[in-house]
Amino acid sequence: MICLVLGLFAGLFQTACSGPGERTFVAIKPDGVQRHLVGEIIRRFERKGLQLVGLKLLQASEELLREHYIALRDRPFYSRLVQYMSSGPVVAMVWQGLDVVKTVRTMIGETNPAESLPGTIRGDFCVEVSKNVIHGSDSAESAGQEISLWFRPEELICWEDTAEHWLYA
Ligand code: 3AN
Repeated sequence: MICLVLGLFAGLFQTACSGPGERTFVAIKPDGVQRHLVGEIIRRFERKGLQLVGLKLLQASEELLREHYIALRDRPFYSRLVQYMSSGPVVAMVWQGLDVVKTVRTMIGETNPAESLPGTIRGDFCVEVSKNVIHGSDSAESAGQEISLWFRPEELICWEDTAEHWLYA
C-alpha cells in the first residue's frame, strides 16, 4: 500500500514536472558514436543552455527503427536507413528548453551535410546524407511521439536546473 502511494506521488511528480519550454528527442547515430563525437555533441547542447532530461546508450532493434522512420517507409533508402541505424549503438536523448525543437534542428543543420553551414553539427562533422551523425525531431508533435517510442516515462528525470535563473527572464 505504501509503495502504491509513493508510486502515485512519483508519477504525479513526473507529469507535473515543468521546466521552461518544450522537449525534443535527439539520437546520435552509429557513425557519431563510432567516431567518438558523443561528448562533443552533448557539450554543444549543454553550452547552449538546454537541459538534459533523458540519456541512454542502446542498440536499437530493427522493429524500433522501422517505427521511428515509419514516415519514410516508401522512400528507396528506407531499408538501408534502418540497417545503418541498427549497425551499432546509438545515444538517445531528451533535451528540454524554450523552442528546443527548432533550436536543436538549427544546431544540427540540414539533412544533407553539404547544405549545412559550418558551425552546425552536420556542417562540421560529416559529408554524406546517408551518414549524417545525428537525428533531431522535426516538430513538437513528432518529438512527443519519438520520446514515448524511445523512453519510458520513468527514464525521464525532472531536476531543478540552477542555470535556468541565468538563462530565462
Ligand atoms: P532529417 O534527419 O534531417 O530530419 P529526414 O527525416 O528527411 O531528415 O531523413 C531521415 C534520415 O534519412 C536522414 N537523417 C538520413 O539519415 C536519411 N536520409 C534522408 N534522405 C536520404 C537520402 N536521399 N539517401 C539516404 N539516406 C537519406
